[in-house]
Amino acid sequence: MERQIQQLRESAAKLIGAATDLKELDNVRVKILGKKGELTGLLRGMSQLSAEERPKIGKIVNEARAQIEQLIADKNSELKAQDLQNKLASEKIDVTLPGRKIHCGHLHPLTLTLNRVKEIFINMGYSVEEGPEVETDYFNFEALNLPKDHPAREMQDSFYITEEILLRTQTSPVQARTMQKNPPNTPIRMIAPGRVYRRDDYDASHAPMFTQVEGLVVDKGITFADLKGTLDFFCKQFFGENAQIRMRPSFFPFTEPSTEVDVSCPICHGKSADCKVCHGSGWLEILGAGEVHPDVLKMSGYNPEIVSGFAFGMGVERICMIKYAIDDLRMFFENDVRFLSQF
Ligand code: 2NM
Repeated sequence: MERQIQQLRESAAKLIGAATDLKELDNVRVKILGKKGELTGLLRGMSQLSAEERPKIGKIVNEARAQIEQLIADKNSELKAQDLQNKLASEKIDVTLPGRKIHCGHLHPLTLTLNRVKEIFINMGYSVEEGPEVETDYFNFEALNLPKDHPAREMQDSFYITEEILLRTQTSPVQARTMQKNPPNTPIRMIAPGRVYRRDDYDASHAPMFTQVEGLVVDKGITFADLKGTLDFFCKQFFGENAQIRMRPSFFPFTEPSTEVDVSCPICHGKSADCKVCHGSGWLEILGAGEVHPDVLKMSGYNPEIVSGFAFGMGVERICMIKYAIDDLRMFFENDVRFLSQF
């Protein structure tokens, strides 16, 4: 019996030593210590022993059991530690590897330009007003001193939806709406940005839809000098400190006197005869403007004997093209990422 126990000890130690994972170790435990295990079998055989042998052998069996249990417990912690090591090794990350590049989109160049224009005027105390792109003939033309039979209506062929409703050809109807919702002669300092629509060709410098910003200032004592100073300041902010402006007389039905405004070429500063942007002239037309016509003030409930004002309008695509030397208007609408990603 003692020999059997000794053999069992040895074979158990071998099996435990050879176990390579926790499942295998547990199988060994069941095989030896389990209900139908080998050691349990030996214990059962003790009933045949004599009374004086029984305690002696019982002690040896218990020692053997304790020893085997200890071996299993040790092996168990060894395998667990090994498992953890394997897990740590397989999940190891190299924090020195370069990261994956995240491709991030950005705002469209027209949005960036419009945001900058808004920022400049907001800094001067202007409000930003919006209005409908589908307008009435009244707000788009009549309230701006363009009655139905006015020859200047042919200046822009329009997209009519019915006889009285059209896509706005400019954002000035927003100015007329703002004046009409105010109590008479309330001071105004506003810009109206937005899309406008004209029946035009689609080529490098024309599109049937483009983006405009118009401005309107009305108060007591507003003069042409205020207009000039405002536009000069805007151009220096938008194109850079060196920008200069030049005014030429012009005509618009809603302003009198009226002017067209040129900015000095921000690309070559008038120094290059073959400049891609100004073609050597040194100047670029960017704005129409003037003092608000007394009839326009009157039609919207303002009194031209008490207040005066100036107004201006510019194309956002155009000033963006000048600033970044873009030579084709269609670039803004084609959304080629090779173009867009440059901004
Ligand atoms: C321009 C040129 C000149 C203009 C006039 C008005 C209003 F509503 F006050 F009459 N808004 N915008 C104006 C004046 C627009 O665009 C080239």
